[in-house]
Formats: sequence, structure tokens, C-alpha cells
Amino acid sequence: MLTRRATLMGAALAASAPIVLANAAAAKADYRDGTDADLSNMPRIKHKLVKPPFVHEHEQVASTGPRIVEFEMQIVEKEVQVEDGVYLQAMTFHGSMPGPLMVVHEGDYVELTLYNGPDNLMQHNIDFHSATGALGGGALTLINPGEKVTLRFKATRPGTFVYHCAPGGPMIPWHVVSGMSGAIMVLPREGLSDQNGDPISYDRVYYIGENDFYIPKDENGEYMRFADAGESYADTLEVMKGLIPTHVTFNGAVGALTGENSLTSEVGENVLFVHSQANRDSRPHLIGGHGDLVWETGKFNNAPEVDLETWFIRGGSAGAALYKFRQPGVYAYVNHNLIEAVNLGATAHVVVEGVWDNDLMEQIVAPVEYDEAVESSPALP
Ligand SMILES: [Cu+2]
Repeated sequence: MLTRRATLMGAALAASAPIVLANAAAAKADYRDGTDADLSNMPRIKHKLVKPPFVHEHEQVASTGPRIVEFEMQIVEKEVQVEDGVYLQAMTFHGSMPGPLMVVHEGDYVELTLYNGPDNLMQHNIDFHSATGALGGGALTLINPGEKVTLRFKATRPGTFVYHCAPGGPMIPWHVVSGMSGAIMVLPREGLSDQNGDPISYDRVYYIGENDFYIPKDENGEYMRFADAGESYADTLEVMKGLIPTHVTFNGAVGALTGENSLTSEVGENVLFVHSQANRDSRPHLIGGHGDLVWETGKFNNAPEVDLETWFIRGGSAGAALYKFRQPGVYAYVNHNLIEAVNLGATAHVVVEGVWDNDLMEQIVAPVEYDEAVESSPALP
């Protein structure tokens, strides 16, 4: 059964993606003919990936020269609940949507070992937007269930970058909207700088991955539930082609970052929000706050914009925004297409502790009834 599914998906890939496969084959040949890179003296460090919105421990300012930074990641196909009673046959990097944020420094070498578990049904790979050549590594990482592969690439450009599965043809968008994306943050070795080039740091970093899901409904208008990803493909593809998502979520489910799962902070803390969307545009906005420094395209060699109200995340990119919380309370971090935020799911909450600053805002008169005969409301022009 498993073999049949894997073969089925492989066949769909081969039939519909000749151009991508041709490129992949060429890239592989180039890779085999390449010059040797001697990294035998390069120091190594290994990071254990953690589930978003959290990020593995890392230095902001590199205390050493370039290193080989090792990661291990498992591909997990599994059913997830995206809201009450609505299920998705998801495909994930390391079991979460988005996949974990990886953090390295410019000049480091990323060495990823990717595992496609034997219980999975499909071929997968990884395309790093931060990498150079071979379809971002996608051409060198295509693995069947039960296989693993190790890719090394040099992180030459600082910034936040998407990674995603790209196994060829129509498998590419399907795997991405089934959850297979994440991001890597390549920090400048000296850490982040503000718009004047002065060093700045963050007290916390949160990684928010936005997903657009296309979950089919049956003839009665009920969301359909499938036995596995392969069974969901045909119906899902029909919804995908309409380009109207049924859900737009942060971190894989409606409410994944609200209530008990809210992000937390304190007044006076600098919080870095990394936001990725691998497929579709978004427009993050922090209700009641701002972007103090925003690398809208996520690329740290460009000076950040300051004082933004809303910023733009291009589909296929990851951006970063730094904000120092100045007031306590519950903030909503939303996609400011408010239909997507409120009706489709793209809302996170940040619960901020601290002391209220009446200089910044104060309720001078609490809501109170007034007598129109005595105290008429202001005249209209
Ligand atoms: Cu995949």
C-alpha cells in the first residue's frame, strides 16, 4: 500500500514536471563535477530544532568565525485539526506548521540531514531560498519514504528566508499548502543593526508561519476528511485552483497562537517577529503597536524601515519586525486583511505584562450615559 502510494505520487511528478526534472538532473551533474571544498578544519556546532513559535538557542552576535551548523529534520505526514472538526492531511517539516526556524550566521555552512520516515507515503525534498544552486538544494534532497539525505550549503546572504518542499510539478504547490514550509534566519555575524547602522538586539524572537489551506467540502457543504494525503489530492487540487483558501492560519491551526497558546512579553522588551508565507501574500499588523524596525523583505543588508503600521510579506518570503512593547495588555498580531484574520484564522495574541503608561494613553472619561437635552452632542458640519 505504502509503496503503491509513493509510486503513484512519483508517477504524477514525472509525468507533469519535465522541465523541473531536467533542471534537477543538470544541477546534480554540475554538483558531481564540482571543485572540492575543504572544510575539514571548520568547527562544528549542532542545534536541536524546536517547535514554532519558539526558536532554538542561538547567539545574536557570533562569538566565533564561520562554523558548520548541523541540523536534523524529520518529514512527518500526519492528520491535523485546523479548527474544530476540520481536518487536514498535513505534510510537515519536523511535525509542525511552519517547520522550525533555523538560525545561523552569515558565512556559516548549514548542514541539514533530512529524514523521510518509512511511514510516509510520498517523496519530499527541501528548497532553501537562502541557498545557491540546484533549485535551492531541492535537486539534491529528493528522498523516498525510508530515505535520508544530507545537504550542506553556505549561508552567504543575511536575512530571513523561506524553505519549502518542492518535489516537482503539481506536487510543489500541494506540498506547500499542505504545510511544508518553514524559514531560516541568517544573522549578520555582528548581529542586527538599526536604520543608522547602530547595533540592536532582541530579548525574544517568535516565529510565525502563515498557511493558506484549501480544504474540500462535500455536496452537503461539510468539510471532507480523508484517510491519507494521497486520497485528499484530487479534491484539494480543485479547491486550490480556485485560489480562495478555506483557512488562513498562523502556525497551522485556528487559535494556534491565541488563548493558552498566546505569545508573551513584558513592557520594555524588544521582540523580533519573523513571519513567513511560502505561497501567498500577507500583511502583518500589530494592533495597538507598531513595527519599530521592519525588514519587510527580511534581508538584513538593507536598512530597516522604521515606525511602520502594517508591512507586507510577499508570498515566498519571510520578513522580520522588531517592536519594543511600551504598554501592557493583550495585543493582536494579525494579517490585516481582516477577513483572513477574523473569519479565516490569521490571528495571534501577545500577552504583555507591565505597568500602564498614562502618558501614552489614558481613558479620561469612562463610558457614561449623557443627557442630550443638557449636554448636546457636537454639531455636525
Ligand atoms: Cu513534500
